[in-house]
Amino acid sequence: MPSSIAIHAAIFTAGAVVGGGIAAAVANRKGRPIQPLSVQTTDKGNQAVALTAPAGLPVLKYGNPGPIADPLVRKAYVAAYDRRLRHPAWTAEHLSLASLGKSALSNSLDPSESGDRTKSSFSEDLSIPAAFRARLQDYFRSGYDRGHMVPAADAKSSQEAMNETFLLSNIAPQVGDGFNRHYWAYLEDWCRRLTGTFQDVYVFTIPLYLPKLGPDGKWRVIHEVIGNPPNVAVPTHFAKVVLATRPSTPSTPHLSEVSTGAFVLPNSSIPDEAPLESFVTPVEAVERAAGLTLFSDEIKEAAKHICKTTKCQVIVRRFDDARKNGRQVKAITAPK
Ligand SMILES: *[C@@H]1O[C@H](CO)[C@@H](O)[C@H](O)[C@H]1NC(C)=O
Ligand SMILES: CC(=O)N[C@H]1CO[C@H](CO)[C@@H](O)[C@@H]1O
Repeated sequence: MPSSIAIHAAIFTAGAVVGGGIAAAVANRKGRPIQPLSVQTTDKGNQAVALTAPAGLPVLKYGNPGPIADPLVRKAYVAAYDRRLRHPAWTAEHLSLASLGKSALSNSLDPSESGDRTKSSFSEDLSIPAAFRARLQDYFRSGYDRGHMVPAADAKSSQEAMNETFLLSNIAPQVGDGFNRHYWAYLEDWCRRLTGTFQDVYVFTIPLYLPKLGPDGKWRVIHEVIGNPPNVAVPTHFAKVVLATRPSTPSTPHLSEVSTGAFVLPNSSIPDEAPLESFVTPVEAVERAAGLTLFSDEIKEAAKHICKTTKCQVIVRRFDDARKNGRQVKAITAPK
C-alpha cells in the first residue's frame, strides 16, 4: 500500500447542508423575525468528499479507520447512515405544500391513498458496504417493524422518490403496534399538516439510545440487536425535530418567523390519548443525546416554540380498528 494513499474521511457535503448550512441573518431577541432561511440545494449527487490524510500523520500511513457517515442524498431526503448501528444516524427532509401535493392535507393516513407505496418494496442499500449493511433477514421475524425514518408518504413526488424511502438505510427497528403503526404515524402526519400553516417545514428524524437509571443508581443504555448474527441495533427512542418558517407579516414577506420543536418518543406502544406536548424536549437535549448539531445558536435564539405558533396535537386514526368497527376519528387535545 503506498504511503500517500488517499484516505476517505468521514466528511461529506450533504450532511452539513441542512443542519449547519442554514444561513440566516442574526436576530438576538426571542421570537424576532429573521432573514429568510436559505438552504443550499443538494443536487450535486451522492458523492462523498475524499480527503487525503494530511501529510505528516505517519500514524495513519496504512489507513484511516473512519468513522464514515455514508452520505445518502436522495430525491426526497438527505441522511447519514451509522455503520455501527446499521440504521440512519439522522434523516432530513424539506416539506412544503408543493413537495407533498394535495393529498397530504386530506388528513388521511390510509395506506390505500398513498397509492404508489404498494409499488415499492423494502430493499437492502447496496451503496453501503456489505459488512455494514442492514439486511432484510435481520428484520425477518425480529418482532419489529421496518420503521421508515423518512415516511413513504412524504415522498409521493415520484415512484423513484418513494422507492428510496424503502431502502433499509432509511429504516430502523420500531415497535409496530401502538408505535410505528399508530402514534409515530400520527406524529408523521402532524409534520405533514404543518405545511398547511407554514411555508417551509424541515424535519429531522433521529434514532436515540438513552440511558436509564438502574436500581443500583447507575445509568445504562440497554438495547436489543436484531439479526443472526446480531446486526441492526434497536433504538430506545426516536426524535422528530422540526423547524418551520412562514412570513412574519404580510407586509414583510422577506422576513421569516421561525418555529422549532423537538419530540422524543420511546420505542414502545404509546396510548392514543398521550398528548403530543408530553413528548416535547429541548432541541439541545436531542443534540446532546445524539451527538449532533441541528440548529445554529442564532436559530435557537430567534425561534419560537412550535407549540406556541401552532397546535401540537395529533389526529388519531386507527384504520385497522376503524375498518373493523367503523370507529370515528377523534382528536386528542393537549391539556393546558
Ligand atoms: C420501485 O420499486 C419496485 C419494486 O421494488 C420496482 O419494481 C420499480 O421498478 C421501482 N420503480 C422505480 C421508478 O424505481
Ligand atoms: C423494543 C424496545 O427496546 N423498546 C424500548 C423502547 O424504549 C423504551 C424506553 O427506553 C423502553 O421502555 C422499551 O422497552
